[in-house]
Order: sequence, then structure tokens, then C-alpha cells
Amino acid sequence: MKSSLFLLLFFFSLSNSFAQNAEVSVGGDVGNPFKITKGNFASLKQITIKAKSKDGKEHEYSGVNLYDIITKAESIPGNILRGKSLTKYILVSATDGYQIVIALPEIDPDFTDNTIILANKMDGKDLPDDAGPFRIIVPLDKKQARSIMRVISIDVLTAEKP
Ligand SMILES: Nc1nc2c(c(=O)[nH]1)N[C@H]1C(S)=C(S)[C@@H](COP(=O)(O)O)O[C@H]1N2
Ligand SMILES: [Mo]
Repeated sequence: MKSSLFLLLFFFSLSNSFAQNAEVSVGGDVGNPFKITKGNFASLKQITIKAKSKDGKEHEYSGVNLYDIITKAESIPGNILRGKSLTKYILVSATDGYQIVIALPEIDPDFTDNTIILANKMDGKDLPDDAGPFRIIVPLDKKQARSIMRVISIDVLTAEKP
């Protein structure tokens, strides 16, 4: 009895520590690969946007502009999207193997006023465990399929003709 209680507590603290240590690797063809953790996420500029979930309800999502993340990773030489850089794209991957692609002009302020964020909060609260700790929000997509949950990596890659 005592040992099973101990085991229960052990697994509880283990799963809890996984949640605390959840991180997102930012990498690919970039000059400055880095890891986003719950700790250093807060030091990046936070913004709040409105977006609808699949059920049509509007929510407020807070987090960091994806453009700031790929800029910090030094993804675009001189931060001017042109020439060869226009073949770069962002591949986002999740714990369940789900993946989505975002093209760089979809987030570059020289090309668009749209904002895509890596969110950690919905309506002022941490995302629930089945969606967080980090989720991409693509507010202007009519379908929510690219609002990928449980993000583990963000890679900036270069598309090549086969
Ligand atoms: N990791 C992961 N994220 C995912 C999915 C998934 O299967 N795995 N499904 C997507 C799809 S198809 C939809 S419609 C939305 C649903 O999320 P919502 O109910 O919060 O709008 O999540 C998206 N994010
Ligand atoms: Mo969906």
C-alpha cells in the first residue's frame, strides 16, 4: 500500500516535470538555432490576438509572434525576404507526428499584415495539456487545421526542385 502510493507520487512528479520541461526546438537552415522553454518564452515580446476555434467560438490567444521567433533564429539573411530566401518555408511538428507548413511571406511584415503566433495562453489561462504548452494560431485561416497543438519543433527549411 505504502509502496504503491510512493509509485503513484513518483509517476505524478515525473509527468509534472515533463510538462515543466516542455520545449520547442527552433532550427533547420538557420544561423542561430535555439530552444524555447516555458522560462525563456516569457522574455520574448508577448502579443494577444483573437481567433476562432473549430466550433466557431472566438478566443483570445497570447504568445509570441512567429516572425519574432524565426528572426531570433536568424532564418533570413539581412531580414529581407527576397531571392533564394523566397524558397524557404517553416515546418512545424507536434508530439503526435502532426505537421504543417507556413511560407515565410505569410508572416513577414513586408508582405502581410497577418500575424501568426506561437501561443501559450487561451483566454488568459495556460493552454490545457492536450493543446499546450505551445500551440500555433493562424487567425485568418478559415479552417483551424494549421493551428497545430503540442508543438515540439519549428524548422526553417529550403524547398528544392526534385
Ligand atoms: N498536434 C495536432 N494539432 C492539431 C491537430 C492534430 O491532429 N494534431 N488537428 C488540427 C485540426 S484539423 C483542427 S480543426 C484544430 C482543432 O482545434 P480547435 O478545436 O481548438 O479549433 O486543431 C488542429 N491542430
Ligand atoms: Mo480539422
